[in-house]
Amino acid sequence: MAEQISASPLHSGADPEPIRFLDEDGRFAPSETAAEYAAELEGVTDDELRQWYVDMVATRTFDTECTHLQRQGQLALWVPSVGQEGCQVGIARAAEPQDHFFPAYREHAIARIRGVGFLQLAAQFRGLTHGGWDVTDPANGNFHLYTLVLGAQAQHATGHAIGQLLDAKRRAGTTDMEPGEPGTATDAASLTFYGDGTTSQGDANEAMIFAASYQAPVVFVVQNNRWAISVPVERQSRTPLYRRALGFGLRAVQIDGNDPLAAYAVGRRYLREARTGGGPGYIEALTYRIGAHTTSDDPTRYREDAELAAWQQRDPIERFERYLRDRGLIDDAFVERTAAEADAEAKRVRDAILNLPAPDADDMFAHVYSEPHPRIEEQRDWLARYEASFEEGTA
Ligand SMILES: Cc1ncc(C[n+]2csc(CCOP(=O)(O)OP(=O)(O)O)c2C)c(N)n1
Ligand SMILES: [Mg+2]
Repeated sequence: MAEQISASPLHSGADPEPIRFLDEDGRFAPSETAAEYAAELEGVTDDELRQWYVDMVATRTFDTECTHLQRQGQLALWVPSVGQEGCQVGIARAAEPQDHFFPAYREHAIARIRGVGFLQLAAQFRGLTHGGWDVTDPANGNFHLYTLVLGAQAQHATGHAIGQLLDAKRRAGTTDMEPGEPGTATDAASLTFYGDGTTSQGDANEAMIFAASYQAPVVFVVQNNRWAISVPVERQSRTPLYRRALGFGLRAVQIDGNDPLAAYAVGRRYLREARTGGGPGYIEALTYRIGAHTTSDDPTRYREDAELAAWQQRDPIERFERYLRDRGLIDDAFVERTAAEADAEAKRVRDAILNLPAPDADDMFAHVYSEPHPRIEEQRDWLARYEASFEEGTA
């Protein structure tokens, strides 16, 4: 029932139904609010729909493997995305190669779809990288670094989108670089992902102001998984989050975040509008964090079992599987093959990660500035002396 997944009990009566195509059991039963987005699904092929299912299963399997690796002491930390795969896959598949993604830290499905791949994610959480992957490498699909400073990525995405806009203006021969009216087509958009708790950060709000002033081609995707560690969304906002965005002058809607069809359809339209001069958009995806916040968290200390159980009933993978089966697009053999391939992919990451070399500690000083800097050199020397102090006879 739509009421049950409303973002805020304080306002459940007044809001339109979240946009969805699948009901909670995965039957094709679009909400009235979905009608105007239905055309976005027309070009999606059967093979693409099957691919989305593979994306979700592969991500969940890898994710579960990483939780095990952390428990075995092989990863420093893991941030599960279980339950949020539907929204992530739908939006990632809606984007074009030239779009840029500015994630938080839980967007594993998107990282894989864009080409960053699971091994690079696991390597970061094993402490084998100084911050992530090489964003300038085209193989990494314009998927920018995971950002643990809540809301910073909203600024990065908005700044990037302003750059995309100004580049387009320059290409069109315009010298007017002032904030402006909608209308400049940019060909590419920027997207940023963050959670319900992050909407309380100044950075996230300031980003919306700049996005609206410049009419920048940015799409904000808020995965409202109902919790910011142990703080429920009701405490963060007395109004549904998408309504805040409307107040900033953005196009904004609320979708069923466990329905990849809704995420794709709305994402596709919002991104196209952003790229064609329609200005910024904001998608509030109602979802749920099935697992712990991170492997350092124990959600049983602050969440009710009944709430978890209710959301497990709306699992995005099960719903989508039911839809694909109803349409005759997949069968038992496909489901089994997908599970086996996902296991094999997770195992490959597991085998590889245990053998990846640690980077040279010295590397962390190498890319701070483009030229040598005395303070950095001082720190580099200090670290070298500190490391040397552990060598025999020098302690
Ligand atoms: C600026 C800042 N403040 C606090 C934290 C600590 N912190 C890490 S995750 C988190 C909760 C974020 O919740 P939400 O935005 O809902 O995202 P979710 O983890 O649920 O996906 C907090 C408070 C941080 N990383 N950065
Ligand atoms: Mg949250």
